[in-house]
Amino acid sequence: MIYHLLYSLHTEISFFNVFRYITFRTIYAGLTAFLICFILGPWVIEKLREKQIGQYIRRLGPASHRDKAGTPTMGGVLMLPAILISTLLWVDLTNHYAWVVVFIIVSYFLIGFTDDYLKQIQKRNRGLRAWHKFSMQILAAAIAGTVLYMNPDFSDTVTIPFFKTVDPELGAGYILFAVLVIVGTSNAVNLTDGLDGLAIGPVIIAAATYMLFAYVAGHVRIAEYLQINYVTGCGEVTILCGAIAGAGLGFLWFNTYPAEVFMGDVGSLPLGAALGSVAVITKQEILMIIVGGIFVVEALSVILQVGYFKLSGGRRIFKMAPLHHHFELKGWAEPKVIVRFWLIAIMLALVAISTLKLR
Ligand code: 57M
Repeated sequence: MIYHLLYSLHTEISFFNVFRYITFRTIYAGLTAFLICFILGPWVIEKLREKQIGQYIRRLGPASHRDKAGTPTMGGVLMLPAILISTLLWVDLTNHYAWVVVFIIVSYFLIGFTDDYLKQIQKRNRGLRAWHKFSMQILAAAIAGTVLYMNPDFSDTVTIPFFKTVDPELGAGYILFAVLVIVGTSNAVNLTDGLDGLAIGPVIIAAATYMLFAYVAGHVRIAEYLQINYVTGCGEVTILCGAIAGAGLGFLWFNTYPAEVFMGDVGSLPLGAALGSVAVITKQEILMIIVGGIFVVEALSVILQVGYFKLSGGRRIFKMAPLHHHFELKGWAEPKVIVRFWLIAIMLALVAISTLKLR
């Protein structure tokens, strides 16, 4: 809205030209989202505490987690509205791709909210049934995938990192592929969200990385120079990534060890899905395996652990899955696990960025 209101004045006052620039609006989208979280954080945390939306801690978890009982959760109710408000202020609202990401954020927010609400307010400890939650995630991602596929400007090819000339066309199968990326990323972020700041750190890093990819893919000359898929209009998604990174930083202020609030499913599901949808829109879908490598490894650790547990009649590969629990049980202090995972996420982001040249 700021973009529409102020940029229209550029013919009279040339200063307002600055609102045309994606870089300028990305910076301010990030700052807006950060400030919303930072300023409203204490009030929202207090409200969550008043409503007794405190975390129940499972008995079989690492003993260090017992002290966390009662920490307010559902911090996503702070972060996701901050992203949406900032997006509505700074993005060109006629942009089709921005609305696809907004749709994904809102639908996954509602799924996560329902799940947390049942767990927290109605004290139905397990929340939504797994298959209900999963079908709703698939449905929302399929709607987004179909809208993208129907857009004649949007290509149904898949970019394979490091291979410039290999880009298979999937046809309508692209919708299924988009579902896989969006639902997979959403659930992988959710599984990672088990230590203070562990999920939000790599979310910020991934949003910052995709910020760069969205800018590059939406810029005809840079995209041509780097020989990557040019996606008309996807530059506006840069601003959304800025808002996600900014809100993430604002949330991390309170979620850093020792956390004053957890994000809940209402935070982890929409954040992961938003990143997945950005990966699809920027045509850097497979790259998510590298950018979101921490999420992938955490999810894989669960798949391997559960698979091996069932096949071997109760034996385990890791001391406990997801992987962060394994390191905790090995005796690493919680902040050590968190910061080391962040460091790996930064290294992976650098490798991902290098694919712009290494092809
Ligand atoms: C949610 N939720 C956290 C918080 C957060 C299949 C199985 C592996 C699934 C997995 C699972 O349920 N994962 C998804 C993980 C929980 O955090 C809440 O959930 C929200 C995210 N959805 O925002 O509201 C706990 O995590 C800790 N936490 C922090 N700081 C944060 O900033 O410390 C979260 C955010 C919180 C808090 O303690 O209560 C969670 O871990 O439950 N299940 C598991 O992860 C369980 N693993 C398991 O059972 N492994 C077995 C299987 C696979 C064979 C094994 O390895 O033997 C572990 N979960 C817990 N304790 N709590 C087991 C130990």
